[in-house]
Amino acid sequence: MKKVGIIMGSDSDLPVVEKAIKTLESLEIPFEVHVYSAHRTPEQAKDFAVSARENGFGAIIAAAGKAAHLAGALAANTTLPVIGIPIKSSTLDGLDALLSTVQMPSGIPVATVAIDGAENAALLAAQIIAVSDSALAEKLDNRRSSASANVLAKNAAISEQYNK
Ligand code: RP5
Repeated sequence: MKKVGIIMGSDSDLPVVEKAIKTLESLEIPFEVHVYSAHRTPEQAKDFAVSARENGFGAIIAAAGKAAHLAGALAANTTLPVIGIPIKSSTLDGLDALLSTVQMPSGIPVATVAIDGAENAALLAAQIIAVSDSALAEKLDNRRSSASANVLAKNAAISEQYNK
């Protein structure tokens, strides 16, 4: 199975990124986690992206806050799909990172999830890998069925309480 690369701009992003790690683990998808910054270690970030395809990756998740150029900088150096997680790590509550990540110029796409949306980033990476992996696609279907069942159980409990 292709690996997912998880790159974060700083280890201070880890509390959010851990949700993506746990989600990939729960789906038994292989991954690597690295701290590479678009600004502080631009060469290492570029090297990772340039060699990611030949190193067995199928998708890259990039988490960064503030002037968050990491996802775009990685996407500039690979045609693998790059998923950006804008991190809420500044006085601007993540809006700065959201706009920096989502507003890519034509030709270099970044699929941007919500501010701190690490679980969805992992699920989107999983769905990308699952395009050519039917066993993983089945796991994703099962996960959705289980989430639906949870909501229906909550509806039943609320209905029991209020809808006499
Ligand atoms: C960004 O700046 C990082 O992704 C992090 O969200 C933010 C703050 O980094 P630290 O100063 O905590 O290392 O590049």
